[in-house]
Formats: sequence, structure tokens, C-alpha cells
Amino acid sequence: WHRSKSTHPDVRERTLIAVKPDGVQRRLVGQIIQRFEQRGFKLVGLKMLQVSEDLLSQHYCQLTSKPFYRNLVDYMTSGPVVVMVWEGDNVVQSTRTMVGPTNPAAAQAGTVRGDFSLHVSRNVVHASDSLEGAQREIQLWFQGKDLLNWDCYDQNLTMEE
Ligand code: IDP
Repeated sequence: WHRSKSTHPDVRERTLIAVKPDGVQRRLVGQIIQRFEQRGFKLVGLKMLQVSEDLLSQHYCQLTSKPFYRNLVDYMTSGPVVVMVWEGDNVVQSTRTMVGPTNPAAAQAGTVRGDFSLHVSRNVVHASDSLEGAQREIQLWFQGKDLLNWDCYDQNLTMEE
């Protein structure tokens, strides 16, 4: 994405998506990535890691006093996660819709959680829930140098210039 070619002065909206340990163990990484790719969003960062409790407590800073927090930490540190940054118009809200509500019991078929999960404590995927949240989470999980500004050859077909 060359700024000189664009009428947009800044990089498009970005969000943080993570495949949680249950999704990685169940070999769902490819299918989850495919959904965001085929929608037309652009992948600008990707890594696999074993999450530290310290990172998690920052990521879930609003949840540390919840009764389920200890279980959440155990779940999220039970194995590797695959964390990604996706870019595109309205990407925060659109990917939240594609992921479905926090509790998979309420998730519609066709959403990631509605298709792949049953329980709130094993809901396969994380997606930032607001623009501010996305910016905070992206900074927490990625260094700026690990996010790429690149031209996707078909972007004139998927995005409005
Ligand atoms: P979100 O992941 O849809 O943004 P949050 O409310 O931020 O939802 O909760 C973060 C994560 O904490 C959820 O995805 C889920 O894994 C876990 N969680 C949320 N509420 C509960 C609960 O009531 N019991 C167990 N785990 C929960």
C-alpha cells in the first residue's frame, strides 16, 4: 500500500486476531486465516508464540478481577497461539461479526465461533472489539517493524480507492 498512490493519507484500519490454543491444537489455523483472506482483508503481521502470563494480564487487563480469569489464563497459556494483524476498511467491526459473539452458544452458524466452538471458555479465536482496543492490542503484541505495508495485487478489486 503506497501512500503516494492513495487518496487515503494513512494506513487503513487494522485489527488483532488470534487463534487461541484450542484452535491451534484442533488444526483450525488455516481455515480461520482463509475466512479473512477470502473476505478481502490484508494480512500485515503474523506470528506463533507461547503467551506469557504477563502479556495476557495486559491483554485482558479489564478482566483480571473476573471469577473466570484464572481459568482464562490457564486456557490461553495451555499451548501456542497464532496472532495476526489484518487490515482493511471497517476491519474491526467486520471481523467481530465474522467471529461471532463471545459465547459460542449464542453464535450463528457461519461465524467462526458458531461453526467451530460450543463453550465460552473454549471459543477458538480472539478479535479486537473496538478501534481503540485494536490499537492497544496491536502495540502490545507486535513491534512496528514486524507489521508490513505491502501492495496486494488485487486490492483495486477488493477495496475502493
Ligand atoms: P471477547 O473475547 O469476545 O472479546 P471478552 O469479554 O473480552 O470477550 O472475554 C475475553 C475471553 O474471556 C473470552 O473470549 C472467553 O475466552 C473468556 N470469557 C469471557 N467470559 C467468560 C465466562 O463467563 N466464562 C469463562 N470464560 C469467559
